[in-house]
Amino acid sequence: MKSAELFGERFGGEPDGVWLAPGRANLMGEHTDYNDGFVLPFALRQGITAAAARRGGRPARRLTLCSRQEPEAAVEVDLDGLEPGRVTGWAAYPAGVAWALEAAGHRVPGACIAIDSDLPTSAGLSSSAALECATALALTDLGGLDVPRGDLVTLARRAENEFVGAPTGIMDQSASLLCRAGHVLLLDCRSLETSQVPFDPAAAGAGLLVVNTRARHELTDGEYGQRRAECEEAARRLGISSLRDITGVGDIARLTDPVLRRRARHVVTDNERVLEVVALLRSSPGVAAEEVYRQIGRLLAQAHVSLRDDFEVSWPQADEAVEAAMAAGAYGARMIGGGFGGSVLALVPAAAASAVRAAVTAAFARHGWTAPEFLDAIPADSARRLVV
Ligand code: GAF
Repeated sequence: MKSAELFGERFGGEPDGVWLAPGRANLMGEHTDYNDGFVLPFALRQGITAAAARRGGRPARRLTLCSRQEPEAAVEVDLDGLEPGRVTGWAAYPAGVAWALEAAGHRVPGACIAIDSDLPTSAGLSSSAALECATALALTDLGGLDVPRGDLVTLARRAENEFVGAPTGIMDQSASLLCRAGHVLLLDCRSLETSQVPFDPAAAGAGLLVVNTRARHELTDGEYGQRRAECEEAARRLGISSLRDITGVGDIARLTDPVLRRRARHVVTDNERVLEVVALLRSSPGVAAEEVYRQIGRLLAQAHVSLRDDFEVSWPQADEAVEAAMAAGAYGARMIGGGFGGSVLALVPAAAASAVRAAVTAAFARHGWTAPEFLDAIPADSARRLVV
């Protein structure tokens, strides 16, 4: 990525540093985070870089933001008087981080920041969270602010919820700031306890493929918020604080509204699937690694059906990609992220990798859809300062 070059072109000179925050894919647990449940994401190699330097001249309390992907003039953000609604469009994400840091009592330094990305946008791979997290690291490092990672997760989420206005959970910022290479991150979204679960499909002769279906996904378009409201309503009718507290099928059956019953069933079963995947990965002395991945594939396929039929957040390109991938030999596949567009994650034996890509591409061509984009998904490290 070329954010340091962009910095030179737009601001002149060298940045003080370059910070990278990755996007994420999620192995299991979708729409469970805002229901106090479990998620199991991993960081991607692809992400967002921010090349940044403290402002030398006046006005000192200002951010100047530019992005290679947004070729408009730089956006100027006054740190004094910053509040939700003042900045819109892509710059609201970094501005929101500055706002959240200041609201938490940290003095954000004025800075010039140049952004670059190799993460497809609107592909359900958390480019928004990556932008927030790259900015959060840049601003805290530049300002010498000592903010623990866990607090940065909360602040970046606050930027997205309150400044940008997208009612998301905490998974994406956690993935970008807390994941470790070669692992998936088990996050309990109620206690915020985390644990790193070793995850190395390549050692078992398998790989993960992200299929960007090119159907665009947005978290601010209302459908996501509607699902969240339905879950809250289901919990309210059951007299529990969140769907995490459902203890058995009997609880779900008490919901007389069929839509709310389906939403709750997805959340309960996806939480169970997260824990099953973790048990498979951790356990199974005696179970051949290939069998573990076959079982995880089965759970991925179940999760897709649940997201499609119970939670109703899938879309035609995702259903087609899942079906074509499985028919061509994938162990399993499912849509990931918020839904209504974005990406599919497929777990594929190495021997079937080219057949899966070819089958998905052919299926899209048959429908006359834009060709999909493929990314090898290799569990990578979380956000960090780059040595440049
Ligand atoms: C989006 C949100 F940002 C996450 O918080 C999560 O709810 C996800 O959709 C669905 O699991 O990525």
